[in-house]
Amino acid sequence: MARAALSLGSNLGDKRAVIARAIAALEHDGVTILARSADYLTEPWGPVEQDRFVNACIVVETGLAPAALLSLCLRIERDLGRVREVKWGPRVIDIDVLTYDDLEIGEPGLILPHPHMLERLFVLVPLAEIAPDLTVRGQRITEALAALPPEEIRKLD
Ligand code: PH2
Ligand code: MG
Ligand code: MG
Repeated sequence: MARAALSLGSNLGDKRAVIARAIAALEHDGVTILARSADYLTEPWGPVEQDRFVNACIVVETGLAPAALLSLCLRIERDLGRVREVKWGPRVIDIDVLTYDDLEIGEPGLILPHPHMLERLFVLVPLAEIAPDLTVRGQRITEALAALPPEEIRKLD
């Protein structure tokens, strides 16, 4: 069994409900949820002007290989109505594999650890809540978080 960290994000439709459905779908399909962060309301990062996101992270245990785990995430995104249009644009649901044990992979479409995870507050804040001791490329999640400029991010009840 491997341990993986995943991030989820939504900024279209009923954002929190979609994230909950995505987590339920993962659990249903051979993935055990070990920890789930709160939902966070986050400012949109990136070049596209768009609505605020709800973001969350989970830590899972799975017998799926990394590529199979990624395929499952992409299938659940599709099942929940994601249509790929604008890069970095609005989305019903985004499920990214952040880490998979200590594995380092650099294939097109599957780079692990996720190449930008240490630069994104909307990933690090929920992740630090459930996996503060996780180390990525020699850096603790909490250290990476402390190095980022502060930004508006709100934990939801
Ligand atoms: N995802 C993006 C682009 N910008 N901003 C926030 N706050 N949260 C996201 O999940 C997000 C984003 C593309 O993956
Ligand atoms: Mg994605
Ligand atoms: Mg993403």
